[in-house]
Amino acid sequence: MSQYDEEKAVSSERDGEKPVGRRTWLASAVSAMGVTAVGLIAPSILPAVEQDHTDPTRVPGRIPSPYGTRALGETAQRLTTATHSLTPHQSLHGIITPSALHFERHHNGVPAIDPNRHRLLIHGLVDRPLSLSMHDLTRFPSVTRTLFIECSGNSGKEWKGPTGKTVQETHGLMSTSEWTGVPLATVLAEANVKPEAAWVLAEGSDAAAMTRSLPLAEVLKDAFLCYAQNGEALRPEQGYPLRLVIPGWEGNTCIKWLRRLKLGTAPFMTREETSRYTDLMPDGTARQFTFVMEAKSVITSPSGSQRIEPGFIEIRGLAWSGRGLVKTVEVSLDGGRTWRPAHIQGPVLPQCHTRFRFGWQWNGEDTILQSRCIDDSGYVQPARAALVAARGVHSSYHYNAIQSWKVAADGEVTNVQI
Ligand SMILES: Nc1nc2c(c(=O)[nH]1)N[C@H]1C(S)=C(S)[C@@H](COP(=O)(O)O)O[C@H]1N2
Ligand SMILES: [Mo]
Repeated sequence: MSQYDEEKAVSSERDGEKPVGRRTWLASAVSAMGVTAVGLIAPSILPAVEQDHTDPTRVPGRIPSPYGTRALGETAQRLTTATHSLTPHQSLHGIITPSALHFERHHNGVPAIDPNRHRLLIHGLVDRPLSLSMHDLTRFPSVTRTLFIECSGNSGKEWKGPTGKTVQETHGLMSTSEWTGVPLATVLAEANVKPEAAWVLAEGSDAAAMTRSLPLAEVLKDAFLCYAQNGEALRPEQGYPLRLVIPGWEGNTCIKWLRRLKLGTAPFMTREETSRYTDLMPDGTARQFTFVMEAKSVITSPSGSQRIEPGFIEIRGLAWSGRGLVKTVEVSLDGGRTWRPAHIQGPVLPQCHTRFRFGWQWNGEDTILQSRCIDDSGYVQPARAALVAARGVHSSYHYNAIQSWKVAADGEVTNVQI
């Protein structure tokens, strides 16, 4: 039985009857009204498929449901491992990632947290330590922003060569949601932070107890304690009931299942900022506290493992910058020799995915497709050679080189590095 057949079996079971054909319905309606069928289509000219279950006009539709599901047959899904899952950007439209397809990165699984018992402790260099319930937090004046979250390990395997087969594999560790919460500055003002405090430690209540130190002046600008995603409570995978969101910063700093903020004078030097989340440079030194996700873009369609046909192709993709706004996106069809501006779809929001489009007539010849993002700070997304010249190839994080997709004469699209 296909999914469709199963659904129909369920719906006719529910109705306890064979579906009512249009002919039966018309006949009974006409006789009930006691009128002749003037103006109605004569039954004799209706199609003679009395029991056609594939014709949705011949069977009553499904009744409303308390919580929706997507259409049967829609199959876009995250690609999962034990530690992360990847967003299928090749299948998505616009800029919002459906919550059910938001990428996940968990260092020790998704905890089950009772929101009624959850507390956020604020302590250290404060005059008034606080233990706040979710009720307390949702009473503060709120803020809503549409923002990307990108794991700094997004595209990380590409340091070693063209590894991901699809855009889901190369760029799936990023997603965009509309997030709602309370500004960190508002909550910290309640605790009355001492003047000597310069860093804040954020800790999650998962089995990894993920912990990061954040420079206070920076996060006071626009970080917020987030409890809602795309109009409803956060998904468990995204940190329910409370997570930190820091616009434009590496995903790791957006501590999920947030339970503790400690104010101090210096970074706390946790594992996640000493051994992990540092960038090994060619001279053997390691960059530390590289928070901002630099400008980047990728063509999501056509992309790796897709096959195209000659004729009109709308090149579609996403661009973003942790520094601010996407100013320009350019597309190259000749391996980066020449660049032409893509059409940018509004709204263009700071630290948010921005959708771009570029109309293209493919003549069936080998082509390299690339996009590059220029942000409003003037930063230009680097070619791979330039990125590697500056950073070497021993980093795991912050890979933001231009992505190249090769279209072969047979229409097959593959990941290449040029
Ligand atoms: N408590 C906690 N917070 C966490 C993590 C975690 O494992 N535990 N993973 C971090 C990492 S590495 C990333 S990239 C983002 C991922 O957010 P998402 O799963 O909502 O996409 O959450 C961050 N916050
Ligand atoms: Mo991450």
